[in-house]
Amino acid sequence: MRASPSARERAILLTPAADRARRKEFESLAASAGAEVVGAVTAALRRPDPRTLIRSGKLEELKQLCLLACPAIVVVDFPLSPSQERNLQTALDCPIVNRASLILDIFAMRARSSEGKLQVELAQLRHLATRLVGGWTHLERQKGGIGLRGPGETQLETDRRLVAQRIRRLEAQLSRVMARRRRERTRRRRSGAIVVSLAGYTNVGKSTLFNRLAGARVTARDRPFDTLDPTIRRISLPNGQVVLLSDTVGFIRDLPPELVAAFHSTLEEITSADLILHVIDASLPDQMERIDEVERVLKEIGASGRSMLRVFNKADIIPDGLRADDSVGSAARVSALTGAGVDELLARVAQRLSAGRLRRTIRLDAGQGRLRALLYRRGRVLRERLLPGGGWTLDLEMTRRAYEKLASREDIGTA
Ligand SMILES: Nc1nc2c(ncn2[C@@H]2O[C@H](COP(=O)(O)OP(=O)(O)OP(=O)(O)O)[C@@H](O)[C@H]2O)c(=O)[nH]1
Ligand SMILES: [Mg+2]
Repeated sequence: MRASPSARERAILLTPAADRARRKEFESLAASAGAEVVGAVTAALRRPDPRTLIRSGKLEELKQLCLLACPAIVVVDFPLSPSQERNLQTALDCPIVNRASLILDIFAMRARSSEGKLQVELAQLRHLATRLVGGWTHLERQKGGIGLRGPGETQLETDRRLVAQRIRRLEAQLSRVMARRRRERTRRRRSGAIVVSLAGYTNVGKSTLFNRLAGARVTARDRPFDTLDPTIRRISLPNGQVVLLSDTVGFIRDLPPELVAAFHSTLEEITSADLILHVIDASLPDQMERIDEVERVLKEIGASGRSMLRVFNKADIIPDGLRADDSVGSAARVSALTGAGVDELLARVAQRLSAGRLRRTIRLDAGQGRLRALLYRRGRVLRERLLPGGGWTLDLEMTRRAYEKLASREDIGTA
């Protein structure tokens, strides 16, 4: 169905002049989608042309470059209305791919699980639907290439009604998946499990850190959006507490809204966590901007009330220019690659989780072995002592609510 990513399409990039970090990131996005960048034009765009986005001088420059370099596509990192996209395409005689399509395209390449595929296809179709103002003509390309992978190529000849139908079907399928995930989460919560979620910009090292903390082997590669599906593992904190750690999809500047909406059930792994570890690539000069972007999206998806800890990763490669930065404050600095700082991070996680919780010592008699096992399974026991006549005293740590529930249901002697 999909063109092989190895069939590299020649691409010219049109990007904002001011922001170098953003330009580099866009280049790497284009390369990830399988483009061979054969030229680039930057524009300041203080007053965008309502018809063609860029003004006539820039348009001429871009036209000349297209004539010379014969790209298969022009990839644009500016917000483009559907009519601007169409007009630009006509003026350049070359298909235009916008930022959202590019990102959706990479997601389509990465999606592995059926849930991931469903979510990506839904996002693509919803995005496509918003661009279908003047009919399909502006999207007509012989084969689905960059920006048109997945449903694009198969749906091109069909009409809007079919797209709408397909969207409804996907929504129904996805709502079943979401309901299942919700049930799983409710079950976890009922069992008293504490969940810590990794979140952050793409490619900052979330999966590498996850693997280091959980001894897992999630793939971690130097490319955007390597992880789409959530993974959860049990980890032990230095105080003996057992918590669930989850790794999920990363964020990027201007994540298409259709994607955020479609990935709602995946993102709920983050919004429902007891603690969010916001992983940051501390080696990058534009980290503050990325932090703001991630925290904006976290807010948007409803995670703002959650307890959060910033984790500055890649400490092993922080350039000298950034090293003096002392703004880390209450956050943690680690290298997921070398393991430096990881013990301190775990200690800090334990400390954070225990804030707002209480410690109690209880006494169980020998016949309450099942309750004792349950408290262990839920990661509540900090310490225990065997009593001479049988039974135990247990030092517990839990939320006030959980403790009150336990005390009201079970016969626990307080020591
Ligand atoms: N030098 C250095 N590289 C790191 C560190 N942590 C991760 N990396 C590298 O950064 C790249 C991205 O790592 P991932 O763990 O896949 O990043 P991610 O945040 O999970 O990325 P997505 O799943 O794509 O959002 C890989 O090449 C890692 O080897 C670190 O502490 N130091
Ligand atoms: Mg990852």
